[in-house]
Amino acid sequence: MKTQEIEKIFDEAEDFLPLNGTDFIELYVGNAKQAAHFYQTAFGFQPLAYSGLSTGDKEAESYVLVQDKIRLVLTSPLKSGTAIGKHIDDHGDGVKAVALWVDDATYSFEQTTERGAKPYMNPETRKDAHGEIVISGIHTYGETVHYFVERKNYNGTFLPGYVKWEPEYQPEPIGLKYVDHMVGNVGWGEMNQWVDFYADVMGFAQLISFDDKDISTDYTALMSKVMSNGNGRIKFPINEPAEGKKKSQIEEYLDFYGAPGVQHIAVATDNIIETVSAMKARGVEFLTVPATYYDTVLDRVGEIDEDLEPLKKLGILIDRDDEGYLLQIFTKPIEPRPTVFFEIIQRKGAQSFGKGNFKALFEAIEREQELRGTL
Ligand code: TYF
Ligand code: FE
Repeated sequence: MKTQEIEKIFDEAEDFLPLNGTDFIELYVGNAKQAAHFYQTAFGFQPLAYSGLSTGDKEAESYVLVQDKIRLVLTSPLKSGTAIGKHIDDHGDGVKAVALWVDDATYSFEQTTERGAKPYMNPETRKDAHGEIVISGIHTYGETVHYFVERKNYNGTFLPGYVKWEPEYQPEPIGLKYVDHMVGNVGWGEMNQWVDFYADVMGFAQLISFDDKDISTDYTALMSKVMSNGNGRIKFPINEPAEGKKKSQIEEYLDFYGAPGVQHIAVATDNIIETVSAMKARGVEFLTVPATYYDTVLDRVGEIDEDLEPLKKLGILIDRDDEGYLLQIFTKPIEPRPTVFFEIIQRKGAQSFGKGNFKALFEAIEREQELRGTL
């Protein structure tokens, strides 16, 4: 479906949940201090804000990192017996919250809860010397939540309660620009229920659908539908496992995460060759496809601006749709459990998700599953 067609579906006056973009992504992690070092060093995030013992929080410590429009919050508990600690015990390091930037967090909460969302946090005003914000939250799949963040007149570093974090160590950014999409894995037969949730409760519409015949390889199988908000700034594909010859990668995720949750965070760059070269030099591991992928890829996608050689050297995948093409690559899981990973994507017109790469990509994932003995 073309972007123009998406716009037709949405009438701005009827969009009951206008979203300005992703405000932040919060990960609950075992050691936020060390994770912050990893996201600085390997992913080029810049230090932004801190909350913890020295700011009066005795429960948890958070480091906030930024790169262009992307903000990550890394949170660890400071004592035993917390909900954060339980989340980490149940799921490993993972995404707790996808925070959405809105003009009215109270209205967003009321509209979505009236439509059936389970409340997570009632609208709450937080103030400090830099102004005030309103924050509210609802549950989505698994233990994942959405916050609605209304920034009012706020001109502080991040949120009230946080102070500037300015360590001496500040490796260069690597060109990550914004969150392109975030994918949720849900349980067997649960995809449509969550598609309905994003449609009915959040006012999203479905963009593209493909079924297990489109995307099953010899082994892995899954179904996926992409939900988008009215202005297209928020895109949430939802995956569910499908029956294949061996264990679906989605089932593997569910086994290890122990619940539905965020599978991958796709971040956009304007220069994927430079970004991925830098990430590799900084120790990030990516999935690889056989060199033969590059023997025929240009027959499939036609002419592209980039030389094929550096794409091949880095293992970057290419796909085309009726609006243009895209370049994408996937990291290996970024924690001990085979759960959360990142995608780096550069769009050159294409608004789709790389369907032409699914076979090569899923075979690469299967080789990893085989290596860890989970296939
Ligand atoms: O977001 C997407 O749809 C693509 C492809 O388990 C994809 O990045 C889909 C499912 C999956 C891994 C990647
Ligand atoms: Fe993706």
